[in-house]
Amino acid sequence: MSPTEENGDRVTGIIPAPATLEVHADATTFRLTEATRLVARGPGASEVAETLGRVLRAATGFRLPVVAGAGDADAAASDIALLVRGGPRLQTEAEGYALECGTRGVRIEAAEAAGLFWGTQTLQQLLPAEIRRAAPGAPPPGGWTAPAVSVADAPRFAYRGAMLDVARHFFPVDDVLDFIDRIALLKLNVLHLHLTDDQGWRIEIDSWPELTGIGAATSVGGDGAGFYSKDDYRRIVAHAAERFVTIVPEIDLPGHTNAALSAYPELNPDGLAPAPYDGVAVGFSTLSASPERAEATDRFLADVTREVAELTHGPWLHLGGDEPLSTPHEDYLDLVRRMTRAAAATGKTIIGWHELGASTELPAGTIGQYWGRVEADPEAAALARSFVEQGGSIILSPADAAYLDMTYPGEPVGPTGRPLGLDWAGTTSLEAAYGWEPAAIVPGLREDDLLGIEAPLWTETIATVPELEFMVFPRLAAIAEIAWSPAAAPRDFLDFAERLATLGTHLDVLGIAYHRIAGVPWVAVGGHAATPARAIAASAAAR
Ligand code: TNX
Repeated sequence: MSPTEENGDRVTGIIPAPATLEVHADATTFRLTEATRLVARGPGASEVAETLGRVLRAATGFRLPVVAGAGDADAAASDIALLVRGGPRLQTEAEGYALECGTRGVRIEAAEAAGLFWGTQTLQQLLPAEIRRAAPGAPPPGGWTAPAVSVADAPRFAYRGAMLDVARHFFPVDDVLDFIDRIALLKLNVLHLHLTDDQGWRIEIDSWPELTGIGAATSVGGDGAGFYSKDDYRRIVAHAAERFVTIVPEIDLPGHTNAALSAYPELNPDGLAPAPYDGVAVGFSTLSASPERAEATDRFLADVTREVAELTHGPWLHLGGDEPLSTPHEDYLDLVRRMTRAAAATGKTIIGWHELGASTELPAGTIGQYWGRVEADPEAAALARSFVEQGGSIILSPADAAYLDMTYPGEPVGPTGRPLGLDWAGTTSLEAAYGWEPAAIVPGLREDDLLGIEAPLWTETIATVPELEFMVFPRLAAIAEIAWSPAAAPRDFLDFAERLATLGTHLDVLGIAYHRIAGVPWVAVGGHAATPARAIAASAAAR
């Protein structure tokens, strides 16, 4: 059955499209009321119930207590039952869930708390957009109802990510927390933070304090300083964990290191401190591979990877490795060997941009992030295959489809009137972001070789939250669907666009300054659509 079905006058627009969805057109809808309770059972269920409860309470003003219960027997028709049944499952099945919504209430069941949480995201999308309000007001005209549906769902890929470049422009903790909430509503489960680059070092490292003392002072265009203290970073990790999102920290090495070199010139091949950099060029900085600097370099690699690993709950550390344009190839291979060994010693699994595949000595399981094209890209594909040949897997971020910093066609004016985005990989329409098949990107790989999909947002041209939102939404919804929905599902753009229009009403209530791209039947929500202008004012006031 198509994921979009009419039920009464509400379209069931779930993004990403669930694996299976049945709409019971004749059945009674579910009604959330003053009497509704969240009935939780199983490991982690009450925490998921609390997270859901905070959203529902804020919008409705209802009490919505979380109570322990056995599920079916204890849950009334006005209740939402949240059950974790436990038991061993495959990784993707672990994130799966079943949802029943209708006359007998809502029942979401999952093997693990993560799946339960994704089920609660589906439920929120089934409710009226007003459920996203931060403060209670009058209920929507039809009440707090959700259509009668049965959903059985699980993700295609285990790794479903977005990346935020906080090095070119810094985004304070609260902006990152909001971004986590927004990617989680699309069932993305990874936020990759690009923490270091030529323009700034954004994570505190106790043993090398000038990395942020000196290295965090600028950003592109001289737009200001910023870094995360360790406590800031712990807040980000904790907020993400509550939403079943893993933070992947990236320390970009051995290139993209001007900020580090300006703080510690002993790491620079010429031993001199370069000036801080606020331009947008790439490939001009490198760590030194020289034996006379080896002691400092190896101490730096060991200390930084150790301290970052200590802050990291997830299994992955990203070491960059991209665009080593001023590192001689032999030096690059030497530095990759040393930095991957330092990182592997922390016990984490390494991720690197596909250039890292030039090394044949990668630690076991090292993951490559492909940023070649959807169109045939033999060189990038060969580097990507090298990770698989060495026992690792691949994350796909094709630059001509999944790069959220590529401009939209037609050069639309962004919410702040500034030109936004780059176009070195072309302009990227919503159709292009939606219209690619992961299995067809790197010839020779099997489905099992693909760990997942990630959509990066590089921020050379993006300095504020409304600008970020304009570039990210709605294209991230397309990427999320590719990452989650079954390979066999037909990718029907018109169907997607209709569901996106429904999601748009939710984004409106959240005050997200998304791009109301042509070709989507966007609808207005009565009376309360938070205008991008308001979001811009709020963001400007915060800066
Ligand atoms: C390439 S993609 C880069 C980044 C830039 C980006 C801009 C990759 C691994 N490196 O340094 O920010 O293009 O789109």
